Amino acid sequence: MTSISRRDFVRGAAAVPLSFWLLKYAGAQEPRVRYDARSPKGQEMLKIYAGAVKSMQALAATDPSNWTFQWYTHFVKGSTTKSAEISRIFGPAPSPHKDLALAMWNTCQAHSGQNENLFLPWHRMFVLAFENIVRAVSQRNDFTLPYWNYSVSGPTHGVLPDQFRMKDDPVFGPLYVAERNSLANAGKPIDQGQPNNPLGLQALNQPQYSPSGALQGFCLALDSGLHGNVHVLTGNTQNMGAVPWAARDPIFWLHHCNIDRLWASWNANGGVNPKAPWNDDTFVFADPKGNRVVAKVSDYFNIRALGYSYDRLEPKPSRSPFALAAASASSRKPQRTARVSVDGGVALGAAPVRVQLDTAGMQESAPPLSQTLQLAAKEQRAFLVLSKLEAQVQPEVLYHVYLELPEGTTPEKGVDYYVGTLTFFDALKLDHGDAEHSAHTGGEDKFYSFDVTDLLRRLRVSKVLGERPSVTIAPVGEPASAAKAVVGTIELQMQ
Ligand SMILES: [Cu+2]
Repeated sequence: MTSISRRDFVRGAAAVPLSFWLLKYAGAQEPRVRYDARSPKGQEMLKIYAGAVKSMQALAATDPSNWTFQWYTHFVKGSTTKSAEISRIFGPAPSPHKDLALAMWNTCQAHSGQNENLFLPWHRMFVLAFENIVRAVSQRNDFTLPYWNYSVSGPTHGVLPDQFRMKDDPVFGPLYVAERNSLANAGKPIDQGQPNNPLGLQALNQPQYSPSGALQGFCLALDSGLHGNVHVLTGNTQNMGAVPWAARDPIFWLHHCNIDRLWASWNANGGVNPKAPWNDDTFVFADPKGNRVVAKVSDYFNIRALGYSYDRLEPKPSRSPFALAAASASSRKPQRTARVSVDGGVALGAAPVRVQLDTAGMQESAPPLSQTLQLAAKEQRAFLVLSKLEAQVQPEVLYHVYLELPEGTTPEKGVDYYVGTLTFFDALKLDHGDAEHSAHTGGEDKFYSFDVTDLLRRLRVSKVLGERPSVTIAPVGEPASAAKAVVGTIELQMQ
């Protein structure tokens, strides 16, 4: 292993058991390949996986390899709390595995206000530690976790792999979960009936990792876009659709394996992981023997060094105007140009909501919108930025955002006015149970940002762009009535 100096190794050895280093690095010559779940190798792996899920569910609840112990590492189920579950499972006496549960549970990043940059590395650590456990439980050292490629075009686009829908099957039954949306468990594309393409790979266009002004950056764009869309479209709020239940479903791990593959793809296409203080953040996981493993973020930036690879990475998307312009925009500061002024934010319900962007109350000298757009420097891009999303419960639907959608146009017909897609997957406030686990802060608030430069240009040419353009937010399907979803701010920014 070349990237770890002996000194690091010795220093790390105090906290990290040797067995984990060997598991992690011994295979570094020949990376273990993770396969598409639909490939012949992937299907072989699913057989091993199904057996391991069953075995893990049958382990003692105090065992770190137990299914629920692993699920709770992401987040404890929403019907109770971490401390209640720890007392129920471990009782009052101290034990090493109780300490592990205290250190591990509710540590998912960054679904509830922590540093958003940690979303990708934390889930990579989580999936890798889990994969090691499956290998040990199944006694199949050749096991690798397959990935679910929902974005692929063709007949399997958005379709849950068959093995996850075979309720009474003697082999694959353990992969079935009832609490999914009906399309998922019926073997239909989870995005059926959705306008636009909520399973697209647009995030790969982001030139940099972290947010910069109105640009989301790769990590946030992938998290709040494709990643959240798949959660909401796959499961209900007792399952993939809500953070505290999500890792209960065996498909969770294949979803995050794919998200990990997209990160590896972005890196392979030239995307650079930043050097930042959060590179030194550490998180606790368990090895297959139930030993404590301390994982440091910067050790998880390179999959080759971690000893694995994928059978296929995604190529760089064709050079979109966004990708080209965004690279230069990232060095500029955003200019707020217009906004929606609604006290308390824009409340969403079962019907589409239409509001207007206005320059009123912006800077004293702010020119009318049409002038701003005309005067904008050639290389500037316009972004519709939506932030401060909140909901009481996850609405269980996606919301699509439009500019100047003509009154009476159904959103399905609104493709010419389409801006982007929102979810409220992590808009709920979660209590991680103690200060330490809420402590990985340092990020900014999450936000959505969509490049609307070309859309505005088209609307202007076809003379439908008003001085106070309308923004329409429309749910696809019936949102949960208790959701009370709110978009706190909507702004048009030039950058
Ligand atoms: Cu997730």
